[in-house]
Amino acid sequence: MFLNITQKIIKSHLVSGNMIAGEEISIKIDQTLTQDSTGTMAYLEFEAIGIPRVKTKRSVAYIDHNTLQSGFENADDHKYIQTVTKKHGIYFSRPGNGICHQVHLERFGIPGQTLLGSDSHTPTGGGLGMLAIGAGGLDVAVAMGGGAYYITMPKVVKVNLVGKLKPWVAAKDIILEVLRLLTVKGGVGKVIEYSGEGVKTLSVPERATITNMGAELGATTSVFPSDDITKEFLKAQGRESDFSYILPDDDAAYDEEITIDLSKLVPLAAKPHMPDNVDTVKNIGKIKVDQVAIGSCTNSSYMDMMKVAKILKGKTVAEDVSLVISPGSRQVLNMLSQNGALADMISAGARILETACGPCIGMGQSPKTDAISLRTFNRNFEGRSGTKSAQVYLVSPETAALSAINGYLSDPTELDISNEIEMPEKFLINDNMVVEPAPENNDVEVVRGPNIKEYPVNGKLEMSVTGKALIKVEDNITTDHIMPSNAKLLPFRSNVPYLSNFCLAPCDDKFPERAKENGGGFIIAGSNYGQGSSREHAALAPLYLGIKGVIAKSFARIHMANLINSGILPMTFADEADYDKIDMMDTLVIDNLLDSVKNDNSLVVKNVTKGTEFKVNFALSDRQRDIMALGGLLNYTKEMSK
Ligand code: MIC
Ligand code: SF4
Repeated sequence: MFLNITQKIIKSHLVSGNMIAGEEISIKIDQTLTQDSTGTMAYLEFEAIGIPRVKTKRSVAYIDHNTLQSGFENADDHKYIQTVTKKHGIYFSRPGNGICHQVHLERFGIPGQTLLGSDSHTPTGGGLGMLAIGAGGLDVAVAMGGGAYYITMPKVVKVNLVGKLKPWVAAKDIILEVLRLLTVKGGVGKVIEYSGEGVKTLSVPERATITNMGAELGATTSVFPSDDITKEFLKAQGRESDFSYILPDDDAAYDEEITIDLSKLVPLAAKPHMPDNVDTVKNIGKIKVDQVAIGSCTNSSYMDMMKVAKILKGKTVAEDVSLVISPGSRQVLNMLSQNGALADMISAGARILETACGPCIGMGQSPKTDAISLRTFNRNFEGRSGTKSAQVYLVSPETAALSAINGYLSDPTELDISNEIEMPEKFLINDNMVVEPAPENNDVEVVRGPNIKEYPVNGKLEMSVTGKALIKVEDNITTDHIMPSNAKLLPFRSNVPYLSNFCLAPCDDKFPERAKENGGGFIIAGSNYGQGSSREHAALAPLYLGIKGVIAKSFARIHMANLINSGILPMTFADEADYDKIDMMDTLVIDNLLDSVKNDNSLVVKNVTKGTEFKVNFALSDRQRDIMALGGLLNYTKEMSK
């Protein structure tokens, strides 16, 4: 049997199931990562499971999302994470050390291993040849406890890269092209595996830019081979011993294949408000720009920053533009400061931010009303910047830097300077901001400040439920709609009761109140409901508001898993036309919920208001049936360990 990379890594980690696309399998997890905004939940859940010491090969907790500390809340969260990780065997990357995915790539990722992270951009690790998957915090907590991770065996799409990029065309343009071709729904149930001669022309951080933004395809993950270029990268990180070749067999089979000729690509941009709304920079034209933000886990590697510095050198940021730059890690920032590139950025007028997520998650730098903002990030959902009327375009660092100088969207292929940057033979290695865990059987005290609240746990599934259709939303609703994240809300990630007051507010700000008044009910949605972040708060806040089920045309992978983990049934319309037949505040009744969840794949929902009924489907494995019946994964995990 000839295997592709995805199948090889799955095979060597398979715990249960058959490797047949569409069937449930479970795999052993070697490494985990968390970040602060999902980490508090993940560690509260880990504590609730009650296992004293992590059982993974390496687990790392990062602080990168909320570093503004505009009140005591974040500092409380950080202290909780720092102490709970020390106690239970998890490495702690202190604030200032960098963005989780960038630091993990540099310092911890190992080719051929599995990585589960409580952040949807965990697939960044695929740039190193890892099978790196984003999940909800509870799944990560279970994996830290040694439990297997359950997924649907994915289909594997081969993206055959041929040729070489033209000067100033970037890895970002490759993934934007893939998004243009496949769309934000195109990766669901699939792993995107990169292959072909063109792979050899891309450095590890460039590959990581591509696998990072594979999250926007809805893919399970994306992966590159681990080859001689990977070996060089790990050597330069002082980690050659972590290297091994991970290559597909010569005759490996794939479920689908697309070819991209790198030499034909031109600079691209994702227009507002979806990452797949892609056009060429040339076609969009020289629109005036108000803000340029360079950074994020997609585009803040050393090479990205060096290209930006090269374009900025000796120039001044255009008068009407605010340029902010956040290097991805302390390693990157330190190297830029030592080789003079940081000075070039500062001289040009760039505002240098901390090595953290920053503006990408709306933590500061919200642009002005109606602003045009160019960002090197991975998401441009409406309102994510903190300014609802802002028009965010996603571009490469090269396009961003030149546009900041010119004051309008500019095509960097018009630059007449060389784009050559040398990959350093040795990166600056200093892990002094990574705190090692305490030895086993320690007496570390876990510090729980007042910001750390209990999280909601569902009760057992009821036999029948009645509730109103409390809200009806369109296609492609993101987790940023369901549980918005911004500088005002991020401090409350450990406080679900407070957060629930803002649940689905970008769609309808009366929803939380209505849900409370009616004692809960149902959410009605279009297709790809819950795309984007891995935040379980998008399931926990509805749970807190009494949501009993979500009926949608289709779901995004991580959010659907988070709903099941919270004991909320994700149902899909058997006939999508039924979506149009429900109105908000119709009363819906499901008579045999528990029996159906235990035994069937569908059930009938009565619309009492309209005197009609319609069929919905749900695809649950036997394990998920048990999880649902018990009211969620936490109850299930406790029950299983009795
Ligand atoms: C994001 O990019 O939306 C985040 C913030 O990193 C999230 C995690 C979160 O909501 O905390 C993600 O992508 O999973
Ligand atoms: Fe942080 Fe943005 Fe990356 Fe999410 S997408 S991990 S917020 S940098």
